[in-house]
Amino acid sequence: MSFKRHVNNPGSGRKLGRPAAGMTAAALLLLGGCSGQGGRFGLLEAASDRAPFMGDLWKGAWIASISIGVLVWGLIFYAIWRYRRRPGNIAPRQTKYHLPMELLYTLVPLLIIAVLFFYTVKAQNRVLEQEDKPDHVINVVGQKWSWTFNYMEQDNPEVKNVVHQVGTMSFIPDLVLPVNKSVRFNLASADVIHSFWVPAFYFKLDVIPGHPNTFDLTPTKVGEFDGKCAELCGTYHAHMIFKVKVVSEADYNAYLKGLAASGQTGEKKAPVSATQMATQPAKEPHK
Ligand SMILES: [Cu+2]
Repeated sequence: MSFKRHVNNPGSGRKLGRPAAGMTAAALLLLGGCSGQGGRFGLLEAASDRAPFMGDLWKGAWIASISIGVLVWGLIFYAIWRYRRRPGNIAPRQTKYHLPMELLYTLVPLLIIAVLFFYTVKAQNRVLEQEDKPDHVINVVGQKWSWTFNYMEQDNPEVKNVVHQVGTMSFIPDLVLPVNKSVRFNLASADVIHSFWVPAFYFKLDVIPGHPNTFDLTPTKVGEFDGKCAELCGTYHAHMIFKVKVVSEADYNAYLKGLAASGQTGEKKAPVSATQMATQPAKEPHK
């Protein structure tokens, strides 16, 4: 008897310990994930002047959600513990039509939504603010299933041309941008709804046929970033991945002069026809 108890007890103890250990591991992972990225709650390192507004909204929303979550879970667990079934217990007093309580749980969620709405509109207005005169203008065409970039540099004394790079199914051009210069993006679609998204810029805007969309931003970090189509647009939607290369203004001008020298001048507007796509040399296949 005593031998049996000795063998069984450690086993049952381990079983009880597992859920607690799992929860602790999950909490540590969550905290590790947050602190590992400098408290950005999963966001990439910011690379545009619009990122702080969106980043602050994201962080604020997380902090508000976690605080409310902890309060609600706390109250739930308190109620479970405080009113747990005990031998000889009778049911606690039941409350109906408690007006102050009903007002509380109607007004508090409304207040939470109002606060989130206020900060969302505030961030959105800052993100969509337009420059009086952007340094550069790029007309972007989204098409099934690639991107075409038109660099409107006719007034740039270095380039003196509108320069384009047309995307095809087998070639998606890189988007080259000058660092610390404001850029206006005019988005047009050749067919269906796409969405222009550069995660490191914390910016995404739909590309809608017949409805030009526009936004301004200034890339603030030299480097290579990923760009994607964020709207399911058909069979090869997943192929619409492009590279964003943020370079110095001198490199930007040199790159565009190179495109102009190879004859890629003039604007390729939506819809980009199959012939236009076919005449483009596929220089560097997209990796
Ligand atoms: Cu798309």
